[in-house]
Amino acid sequence: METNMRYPEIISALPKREGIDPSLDFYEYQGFWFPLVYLEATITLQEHFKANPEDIFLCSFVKTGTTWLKALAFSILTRDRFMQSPNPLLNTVPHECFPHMEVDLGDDPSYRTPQLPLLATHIPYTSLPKSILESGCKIIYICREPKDTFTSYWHMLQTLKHLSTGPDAREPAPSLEEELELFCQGKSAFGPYWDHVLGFWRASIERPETMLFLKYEELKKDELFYVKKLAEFMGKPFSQEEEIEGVPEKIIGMCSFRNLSNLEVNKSGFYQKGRVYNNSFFRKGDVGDWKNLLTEDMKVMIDYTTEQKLQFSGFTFGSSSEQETEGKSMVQGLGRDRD
Ligand code: PAP
Repeated sequence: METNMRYPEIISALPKREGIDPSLDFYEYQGFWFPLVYLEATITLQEHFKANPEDIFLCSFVKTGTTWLKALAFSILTRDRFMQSPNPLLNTVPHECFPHMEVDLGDDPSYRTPQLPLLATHIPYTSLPKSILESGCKIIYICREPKDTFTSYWHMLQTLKHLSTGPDAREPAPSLEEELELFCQGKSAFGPYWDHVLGFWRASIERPETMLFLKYEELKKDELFYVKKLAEFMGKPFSQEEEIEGVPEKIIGMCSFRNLSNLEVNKSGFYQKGRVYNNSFFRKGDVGDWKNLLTEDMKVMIDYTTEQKLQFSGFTFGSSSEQETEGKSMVQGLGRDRD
Protein backbone atom coordinates (compact mmCIF):
# COMPACT_ATOMS: atom_id res chain seq x y z
CA MET A 1 0.00 0.00 0.00
CA GLU A 2 1.34 3.47 -0.90
CA THR A 3 2.06 5.75 2.04
CA ASN A 4 -0.12 8.88 2.27
CA MET A 5 -2.53 7.44 -0.30
CA ARG A 6 -6.03 8.85 -0.05
CA TYR A 7 -8.77 6.18 -0.05
CA PRO A 8 -6.26 3.33 0.54
CA GLU A 9 -9.05 0.85 1.27
CA ILE A 10 -10.57 1.43 -2.17
CA ILE A 11 -7.43 1.96 -4.23
CA SER A 12 -5.17 -0.77 -2.91
CA ALA A 13 -7.78 -3.38 -3.92
CA LEU A 14 -7.76 -2.23 -7.58
CA PRO A 15 -5.79 -3.77 -10.50
CA LYS A 16 -2.58 -1.77 -10.93
CA ARG A 17 -0.03 -1.00 -13.64
CA GLU A 18 3.25 0.76 -12.83
CA GLY A 19 3.71 4.31 -14.16
CA ILE A 20 6.90 6.33 -14.51
CA ASP A 21 6.76 7.11 -10.77
CA PRO A 22 4.44 6.00 -7.94
CA SER A 23 2.19 9.07 -8.17
CA LEU A 24 1.54 8.11 -11.79
CA ASP A 25 0.87 4.41 -11.23
CA PHE A 26 -2.34 3.43 -13.02
CA TYR A 27 -5.32 1.85 -11.28
CA GLU A 28 -8.33 0.31 -13.00
CA TYR A 29 -11.37 1.98 -11.48
CA GLN A 30 -14.91 1.72 -12.85
CA GLY A 31 -13.57 0.25 -16.10
CA PHE A 32 -10.87 2.89 -16.78
CA TRP A 33 -7.17 3.27 -15.91
CA PHE A 34 -6.52 6.36 -13.81
CA PRO A 35 -3.11 7.74 -12.78
CA LEU A 36 -3.06 7.63 -8.95
CA VAL A 37 -3.07 11.41 -8.35
CA TYR A 38 -6.11 11.87 -10.57
CA LEU A 39 -7.89 8.82 -9.19
CA GLU A 40 -7.71 10.20 -5.66
CA ALA A 41 -9.13 13.51 -6.88
CA THR A 42 -11.81 11.72 -8.94
CA ILE A 43 -13.08 9.82 -5.91
CA THR A 44 -13.16 13.06 -3.88
CA LEU A 45 -15.11 14.74 -6.69
CA GLN A 46 -17.52 11.80 -6.95
CA GLU A 47 -18.22 12.21 -3.24
CA HIS A 48 -18.31 16.00 -2.91
CA PHE A 49 -18.63 17.83 -6.25
CA LYS A 50 -21.89 19.72 -6.75
CA ALA A 51 -22.59 20.95 -10.27
CA ASN A 52 -24.36 24.27 -10.78
CA PRO A 53 -27.04 24.15 -13.50
CA GLU A 54 -25.19 26.82 -15.51
CA ASP A 55 -21.83 24.97 -15.45
CA ILE A 56 -20.33 24.00 -18.81
CA PHE A 57 -17.96 21.00 -18.82
CA LEU A 58 -15.23 20.56 -21.42
CA CYS A 59 -14.55 16.84 -21.48
CA SER A 60 -11.86 14.93 -23.35
CA PHE A 61 -9.42 12.06 -23.32
CA VAL A 62 -5.80 13.19 -23.01
CA LYS A 63 -4.06 14.71 -26.07
CA THR A 64 -7.18 15.07 -28.19
CA GLY A 65 -7.45 18.87 -28.34
CA THR A 66 -8.20 19.87 -24.74
CA THR A 67 -5.89 22.91 -24.75
CA TRP A 68 -7.35 24.23 -27.99
CA LEU A 69 -10.95 23.69 -26.86
CA LYS A 70 -10.18 25.42 -23.54
CA ALA A 71 -8.71 28.43 -25.32
CA LEU A 72 -11.67 28.68 -27.72
CA ALA A 73 -14.37 28.26 -25.06
CA PHE A 74 -12.63 30.75 -22.76
CA SER A 75 -12.22 33.34 -25.51
CA ILE A 76 -15.80 32.97 -26.70
CA LEU A 77 -17.32 33.38 -23.24
CA THR A 78 -15.06 36.24 -22.11
CA ARG A 79 -15.01 38.19 -25.38
CA ASP A 80 -16.95 41.13 -23.96
CA ARG A 81 -14.23 41.65 -21.37
CA PHE A 82 -11.16 40.89 -23.42
CA MET A 83 -11.78 41.92 -27.04
CA GLN A 84 -10.34 45.38 -26.31
CA SER A 85 -8.24 44.78 -23.18
CA PRO A 86 -5.41 42.20 -23.15
CA ASN A 87 -6.70 38.65 -23.35
CA PRO A 88 -5.47 36.57 -20.34
CA LEU A 89 -4.44 33.90 -22.87
CA LEU A 90 -1.52 36.16 -23.80
CA ASN A 91 0.17 35.41 -20.49
CA THR A 92 -1.64 32.36 -19.09
CA VAL A 93 -1.48 28.77 -20.35
CA PRO A 94 -5.09 27.84 -21.32
CA HIS A 95 -5.12 25.15 -18.62
CA GLU A 96 -4.85 27.83 -15.94
CA CYS A 97 -7.73 30.00 -17.18
CA PHE A 98 -10.28 27.86 -15.30
CA PRO A 99 -10.19 24.64 -13.26
CA HIS A 100 -9.39 21.24 -14.66
CA MET A 101 -11.40 19.18 -12.19
CA GLU A 102 -9.11 16.27 -11.25
CA VAL A 103 -6.06 18.55 -11.25
CA ASP A 104 -7.40 21.62 -9.43
CA LEU A 105 -10.49 20.63 -7.45
CA GLY A 106 -9.28 17.56 -5.52
CA ASP A 107 -8.71 19.66 -2.40
CA ASP A 108 -11.60 22.10 -2.87
CA PRO A 109 -14.41 20.69 -5.03
CA SER A 110 -16.48 23.86 -4.65
CA TYR A 111 -13.92 26.23 -6.26
CA ARG A 112 -15.07 28.10 -9.39
CA THR A 113 -13.49 30.86 -11.48
CA PRO A 114 -15.46 34.03 -10.73
CA GLN A 115 -17.93 34.91 -13.52
CA LEU A 116 -16.95 31.94 -15.67
CA PRO A 117 -19.03 28.74 -15.84
CA LEU A 118 -16.25 26.64 -17.45
CA LEU A 119 -14.72 23.47 -15.97
CA ALA A 120 -12.69 20.80 -17.75
CA THR A 121 -12.01 17.13 -17.10
CA HIS A 122 -10.58 13.90 -18.54
CA ILE A 123 -12.85 11.78 -16.30
CA PRO A 124 -14.82 9.21 -18.38
CA TYR A 125 -18.56 9.81 -18.79
CA THR A 126 -19.66 6.96 -16.53
CA SER A 127 -17.35 8.13 -13.72
CA LEU A 128 -18.37 11.79 -13.76
CA PRO A 129 -19.74 13.00 -10.41
CA LYS A 130 -23.46 12.16 -10.36
CA SER A 131 -24.56 15.76 -9.91
CA ILE A 132 -23.13 16.65 -13.35
CA LEU A 133 -25.28 14.04 -15.04
CA GLU A 134 -28.35 14.78 -12.92
CA SER A 135 -28.22 18.55 -13.25
CA GLY A 136 -28.48 18.50 -17.05
CA CYS A 137 -25.42 20.76 -17.39
CA LYS A 138 -23.95 21.37 -20.82
CA ILE A 139 -21.07 19.12 -21.83
CA ILE A 140 -18.70 19.59 -24.77
CA TYR A 141 -16.53 16.63 -25.76
CA ILE A 142 -13.64 16.54 -28.21
CA CYS A 143 -12.09 13.39 -29.67
CA ARG A 144 -9.24 12.76 -32.11
CA GLU A 145 -8.12 10.02 -34.48
CA PRO A 146 -6.55 7.26 -32.30
CA LYS A 147 -3.14 7.04 -34.03
CA ASP A 148 -2.59 10.80 -33.67
CA THR A 149 -3.86 10.66 -30.10
CA PHE A 150 -1.41 7.89 -29.24
CA THR A 151 1.43 9.74 -31.02
CA SER A 152 0.74 12.91 -29.04
CA TYR A 153 0.47 10.85 -25.82
CA TRP A 154 3.80 9.13 -26.50
CA HIS A 155 5.58 12.45 -26.98
CA MET A 156 4.03 13.80 -23.78
CA LEU A 157 5.25 10.74 -21.86
CA GLN A 158 8.79 11.52 -23.04
CA THR A 159 8.59 15.04 -21.61
CA LEU A 160 7.15 13.69 -18.33
CA LYS A 161 10.08 11.26 -18.08
CA HIS A 162 12.51 14.19 -18.18
CA LEU A 163 10.74 15.74 -15.21
CA SER A 164 10.49 12.48 -13.31
CA THR A 165 14.13 11.70 -12.62
CA GLY A 166 14.05 11.72 -8.79
CA PRO A 167 14.64 8.70 -6.55
CA ASP A 168 11.07 7.47 -7.21
CA ALA A 169 11.47 7.40 -11.01
CA ARG A 170 11.01 3.95 -12.52
CA GLU A 171 13.62 2.84 -15.04
CA PRO A 172 13.46 1.81 -17.73
CA ALA A 173 10.16 3.31 -18.90
CA PRO A 174 8.20 1.24 -21.46
CA SER A 175 9.47 1.32 -25.04
CA LEU A 176 7.32 2.67 -27.87
CA GLU A 177 6.21 -0.88 -28.74
CA GLU A 178 5.30 -1.64 -25.13
CA GLU A 179 3.48 1.66 -24.64
CA LEU A 180 1.48 1.10 -27.81
CA GLU A 181 0.47 -2.36 -26.67
CA LEU A 182 -0.63 -0.95 -23.30
CA PHE A 183 -2.58 1.81 -25.09
CA CYS A 184 -4.38 -0.75 -27.26
CA GLN A 185 -5.15 -2.81 -24.14
CA GLY A 186 -6.64 0.33 -22.61
CA LYS A 187 -3.95 0.59 -19.92
CA SER A 188 -3.07 4.24 -20.49
CA ALA A 189 -4.17 7.44 -18.74
CA PHE A 190 -8.00 7.41 -18.67
CA GLY A 191 -8.03 4.50 -21.16
CA PRO A 192 -9.37 2.52 -22.87
CA TYR A 193 -9.47 5.46 -25.29
CA TRP A 194 -12.20 3.96 -27.46
CA ASP A 195 -14.49 3.32 -24.46
CA HIS A 196 -13.92 6.91 -23.32
CA VAL A 197 -15.03 8.25 -26.70
CA LEU A 198 -17.99 5.89 -26.99
CA GLY A 199 -19.26 6.80 -23.53
CA PHE A 200 -19.56 10.47 -24.47
CA TRP A 201 -20.70 9.76 -28.02
CA ARG A 202 -23.60 7.57 -26.84
CA ALA A 203 -24.54 10.22 -24.28
CA SER A 204 -24.50 12.86 -27.02
CA ILE A 205 -27.09 10.85 -28.94
CA GLU A 206 -29.25 10.44 -25.85
CA ARG A 207 -29.07 14.11 -24.79
CA PRO A 208 -28.19 16.18 -27.89
CA GLU A 209 -29.61 19.38 -26.43
CA THR A 210 -27.08 19.38 -23.58
CA MET A 211 -24.12 17.75 -25.25
CA LEU A 212 -21.92 18.84 -28.14
CA PHE A 213 -19.58 16.21 -29.60
CA LEU A 214 -16.60 17.48 -31.59
CA LYS A 215 -13.80 15.90 -33.59
CA TYR A 216 -10.34 17.52 -33.66
CA GLU A 217 -9.96 16.95 -37.41
CA GLU A 218 -13.33 18.50 -38.23
CA LEU A 219 -12.60 21.50 -36.02
CA LYS A 220 -9.36 21.98 -37.94
CA LYS A 221 -11.16 21.73 -41.28
CA ASP A 222 -13.87 24.28 -40.51
CA GLU A 223 -12.96 26.37 -37.49
CA LEU A 224 -15.40 29.19 -38.29
CA PHE A 225 -18.39 26.86 -38.39
CA TYR A 226 -17.45 25.18 -35.12
CA VAL A 227 -16.54 28.38 -33.30
CA LYS A 228 -20.02 29.73 -34.12
CA LYS A 229 -21.53 26.41 -33.08
CA LEU A 230 -19.60 26.49 -29.78
CA ALA A 231 -20.78 30.04 -29.09
CA GLU A 232 -24.41 29.11 -29.79
CA PHE A 233 -24.20 25.94 -27.72
CA MET A 234 -22.72 27.79 -24.75
CA GLY A 235 -25.57 30.31 -24.93
CA LYS A 236 -23.52 33.24 -26.24
CA PRO A 237 -24.03 33.33 -30.02
CA PHE A 238 -22.24 35.98 -32.05
CA SER A 239 -24.40 38.98 -32.93
CA GLN A 240 -24.65 40.23 -36.50
CA GLU A 241 -22.41 43.19 -35.55
CA GLU A 242 -19.82 40.86 -34.11
CA GLU A 243 -19.85 38.78 -37.29
CA ILE A 244 -19.43 41.92 -39.40
CA GLU A 245 -16.53 43.01 -37.17
CA GLY A 246 -14.93 39.59 -37.62
CA VAL A 247 -15.02 38.66 -33.93
CA PRO A 248 -15.20 34.87 -34.58
CA GLU A 249 -12.16 35.13 -36.88
CA LYS A 250 -10.26 37.11 -34.24
CA ILE A 251 -10.97 34.40 -31.67
CA ILE A 252 -9.78 31.74 -34.10
CA GLY A 253 -6.57 33.71 -34.65
CA MET A 254 -5.98 34.20 -30.92
CA CYS A 255 -6.45 30.47 -30.25
CA SER A 256 -4.54 29.19 -33.26
CA PHE A 257 -1.66 26.81 -32.70
CA ARG A 258 0.71 29.29 -34.33
CA ASN A 259 -0.31 32.15 -32.05
CA LEU A 260 -0.51 30.24 -28.76
CA SER A 261 2.65 28.19 -29.31
CA ASN A 262 4.66 31.36 -29.96
CA LEU A 263 3.64 33.12 -26.74
CA GLU A 264 6.40 33.33 -24.14
CA VAL A 265 4.18 31.82 -21.43
CA ASN A 266 3.62 28.72 -23.56
CA LYS A 267 7.24 28.39 -24.65
CA SER A 268 8.55 28.36 -21.09
CA GLY A 269 7.21 27.65 -17.65
CA PHE A 270 5.49 24.76 -15.96
CA TYR A 271 1.97 23.62 -15.23
CA GLN A 272 0.79 21.58 -12.24
CA LYS A 273 3.54 22.63 -9.83
CA GLY A 274 6.28 21.58 -12.21
CA ARG A 275 4.78 18.27 -13.39
CA VAL A 276 4.38 19.36 -17.02
CA TYR A 277 6.21 21.81 -19.32
CA ASN A 278 3.75 24.33 -20.82
CA ASN A 279 5.33 23.77 -24.22
CA SER A 280 4.35 20.08 -24.10
CA PHE A 281 0.76 21.20 -24.80
CA PHE A 282 1.91 22.75 -28.09
CA ARG A 283 3.95 20.21 -30.03
CA LYS A 284 2.85 20.26 -33.69
CA GLY A 285 -0.94 20.34 -33.86
CA ASP A 286 -0.96 18.39 -37.14
CA VAL A 287 -3.35 15.79 -38.47
CA GLY A 288 -1.56 12.58 -39.50
CA ASP A 289 1.66 13.12 -37.54
CA TRP A 290 1.51 9.44 -36.54
CA LYS A 291 3.24 8.75 -39.85
CA ASN A 292 6.43 10.19 -38.37
CA LEU A 293 6.39 7.81 -35.40
CA LEU A 294 4.57 4.55 -36.07
CA THR A 295 5.77 1.64 -38.18
CA GLU A 296 3.37 -0.12 -40.54
CA ASP A 297 2.84 -2.89 -37.96
CA MET A 298 2.04 -0.36 -35.25
CA LYS A 299 -0.42 1.44 -37.50
CA VAL A 300 -2.16 -1.86 -38.26
CA MET A 301 -2.31 -2.66 -34.55
CA ILE A 302 -4.13 0.58 -33.66
CA ASP A 303 -6.41 0.45 -36.70
CA TYR A 304 -7.32 -3.13 -35.85
CA THR A 305 -8.09 -2.18 -32.24
CA THR A 306 -10.19 0.74 -33.46
CA GLU A 307 -12.12 -1.53 -35.82
CA GLN A 308 -12.76 -4.08 -33.07
CA LYS A 309 -13.74 -1.49 -30.49
CA LEU A 310 -16.08 0.46 -32.75
CA GLN A 311 -17.71 -2.60 -34.29
CA PHE A 312 -21.51 -2.28 -34.15
CA SER A 313 -21.26 1.09 -32.39
CA GLY A 314 -22.19 3.21 -35.41
CA PHE A 315 -19.36 5.62 -34.52
CA THR A 316 -16.39 6.38 -36.75
CA PHE A 317 -13.57 8.80 -36.20
CA GLY A 318 -14.96 10.44 -39.26
CA SER A 319 -11.88 11.28 -41.29
CA SER A 320 -12.55 10.74 -44.96
CA SER A 321 -8.87 11.12 -45.80
CA GLU A 322 -7.02 8.56 -47.88
CA GLN A 323 -4.94 7.30 -44.98
CA GLU A 324 -8.12 6.31 -43.17
CA THR A 325 -9.43 4.37 -46.16
CA GLU A 326 -6.04 2.72 -46.54
CA GLY A 327 -6.09 1.85 -42.86
CA LYS A 328 -9.46 0.15 -43.20
CA SER A 329 -8.38 -2.08 -46.05
CA MET A 330 -5.21 -3.03 -44.13
CA VAL A 331 -7.31 -3.96 -41.13
CA GLN A 332 -9.73 -5.95 -43.28
CA GLY A 333 -6.73 -7.74 -44.73
CA LEU A 334 -5.47 -8.49 -41.25
CA GLY A 335 -8.90 -9.81 -40.23
CA ARG A 336 -8.90 -12.17 -43.23
CA ASP A 337 -5.42 -13.41 -42.36
CA ARG A 338 -6.58 -14.30 -38.92
CA ASP A 339 -9.68 -16.19 -40.06
P1 PAP B 1 -3.71 17.48 -22.72
O1 PAP B 1 -4.56 16.26 -22.68
O2 PAP B 1 -2.35 17.25 -22.12
O3 PAP B 1 -4.40 18.70 -22.21
P2 PAP B 1 -4.38 18.24 -25.39
O4 PAP B 1 -4.45 19.70 -25.39
O5 PAP B 1 -5.66 17.48 -25.31
O6 PAP B 1 -3.38 17.73 -24.26
O7 PAP B 1 -3.66 17.75 -26.71
C1 PAP B 1 -2.44 18.27 -27.11
C2 PAP B 1 -2.44 18.23 -28.63
O8 PAP B 1 -3.20 19.32 -29.14
C3 PAP B 1 -1.03 18.38 -29.16
O9 PAP B 1 -1.00 17.62 -30.37
P3 PAP B 1 0.35 17.08 -31.03
O10 PAP B 1 1.12 16.41 -29.95
O11 PAP B 1 -0.10 16.12 -32.08
O12 PAP B 1 1.04 18.25 -31.60
C4 PAP B 1 -0.98 19.89 -29.41
O13 PAP B 1 0.02 20.28 -30.32
C5 PAP B 1 -2.37 20.13 -29.96
N1 PAP B 1 -2.76 21.55 -29.84
C6 PAP B 1 -2.54 22.38 -28.81
N2 PAP B 1 -3.04 23.60 -29.07
C7 PAP B 1 -3.58 23.54 -30.30
C8 PAP B 1 -4.24 24.51 -31.13
N3 PAP B 1 -4.41 25.76 -30.75
N4 PAP B 1 -4.68 24.09 -32.35
C9 PAP B 1 -4.49 22.82 -32.75
N5 PAP B 1 -3.87 21.88 -32.02
C10 PAP B 1 -3.42 22.22 -30.80
